[in-house]
Amino acid sequence: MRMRTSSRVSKLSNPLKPELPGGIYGITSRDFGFGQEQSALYLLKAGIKIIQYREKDAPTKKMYNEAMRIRELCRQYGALFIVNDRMDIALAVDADGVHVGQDDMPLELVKKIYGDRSDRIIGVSVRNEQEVLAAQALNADYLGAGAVYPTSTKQDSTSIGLDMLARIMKVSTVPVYAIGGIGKQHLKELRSYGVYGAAVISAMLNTPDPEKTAREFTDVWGAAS
Ligand code: TZP
Ligand code: MG
Repeated sequence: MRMRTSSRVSKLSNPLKPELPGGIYGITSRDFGFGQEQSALYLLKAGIKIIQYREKDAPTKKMYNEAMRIRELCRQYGALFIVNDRMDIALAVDADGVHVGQDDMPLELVKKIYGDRSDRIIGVSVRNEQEVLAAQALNADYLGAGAVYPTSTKQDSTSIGLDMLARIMKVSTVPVYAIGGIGKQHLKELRSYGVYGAAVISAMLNTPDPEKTAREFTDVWGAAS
């Protein structure tokens, strides 16, 4: 196993940008018997300081309303609020940033649309070194690497495995959050690869007590340093 600390990770280049919270990155879902807003609330109450609103299939008006409410909750709890995929929603609710995958809006366009809003955070999903280098060349603020482990949450995703994660870590110069199939039992291992954080959906939300489970994740992450 590769041993590496995150000391090589450079500070965000733009001092206007808020500092990215390391550790557990919470992603909302409506797949587990409660709504998007409630999922965000569980994660925030557990102390998670970066939340992504992820909604793949809802009317835009509903997304806007949900994102607005979650943005307010994030402000209340002092957490950063990122919108997945939907630049329009991110702008409409004045989110702290947006996260785009390789098939979403290209990073060049995200930057163009943000224009002089250089205080906004842009995250990019990556699966290999080439995608890391391309995202970094355009000054992505952080990377989401994965799926590291097998997951059924993202249907079109095959896992890249720990060897590819190690290769990604070798070329990355910005914070990397591992994502995909992550359970509590993986956090220590992931930290040993030097990741900045771990983004988790089902293992925190698809449980009888998501707030308690999410808190356990943050505790285990903290203890695994
Ligand atoms: N991107 C890569 S894997 C994944 C996303 C959004 C799903 C992560 O969900 P889970 O339930 O934590 O595996
Ligand atoms: Mg996407």
